[in-house]
Amino acid sequence: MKVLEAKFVQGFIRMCNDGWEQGWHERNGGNLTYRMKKEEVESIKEELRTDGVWKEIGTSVPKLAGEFFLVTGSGKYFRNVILAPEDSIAVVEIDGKGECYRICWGLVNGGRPTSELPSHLMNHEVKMQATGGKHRVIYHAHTTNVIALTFVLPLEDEVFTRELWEMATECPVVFPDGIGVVGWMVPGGRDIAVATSELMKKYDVAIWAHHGMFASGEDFDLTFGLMHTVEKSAEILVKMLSMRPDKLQTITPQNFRDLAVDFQVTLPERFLYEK
Ligand code: 2HA
Ligand code: ZN
Repeated sequence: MKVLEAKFVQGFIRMCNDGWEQGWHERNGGNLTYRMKKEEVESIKEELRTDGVWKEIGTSVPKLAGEFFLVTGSGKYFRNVILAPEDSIAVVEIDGKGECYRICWGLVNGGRPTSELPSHLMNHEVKMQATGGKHRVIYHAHTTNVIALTFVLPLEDEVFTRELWEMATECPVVFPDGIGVVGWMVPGGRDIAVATSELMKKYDVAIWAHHGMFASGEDFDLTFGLMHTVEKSAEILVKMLSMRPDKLQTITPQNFRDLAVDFQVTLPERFLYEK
């Protein structure tokens, strides 16, 4: 099968375009990676090159040895993915040690995988382990309202989780484990990758202060939906704070406990503190 005809590739392209349409991907902002299934690799084998040069990832991901990923390209624009996928995205293979990658398809006009490859791969490694292989998608987006909140809320997991849970009843059901927050760091390198992947052991979402968000999920729908839900909740919080700084009424800790019973989720008590 041709790479561009494969269902997972079409799903990847659609997700890039959905993110663009949300306004989360100005210029070359954001990146998306997908850990391919064995049968998906097999299905497009005829188009995969095996003469690519091995290049260093910039970190070590031994548990991802031999895995194939579909990734957005460094410096590429999400708005162009749907028009020229073979120029904007790539299939990469990880070597036997988890230290190098090579390009097997795509980026036909040159280029490298996303500048955030170290963070993506370290997150993939952590989430693959934590979910018994279920999670396959890591998504980074420059979500406007979440970024705005990182200037006015304390950069604490408990505060972001609780405030965003309160803004929409579905939130504690969609991200019951909560949200992690990383203070401002230089993007693109190993340090921010380590900090983010540490949070991903506990959470499916991590916020990068003054930059954006990372989300992890099983498939494109769940991962996009998670990003969308968190950002929508942040939008409500921004609107609420713009109208008045305090709440007249809200969802209470006891309301959350009741919800947890009916929806069969576990909501850690550390997020249900008294204010
Ligand atoms: O430009 O979003 O974090 C891609 C990015 C870097
Ligand atoms: Zn970014």
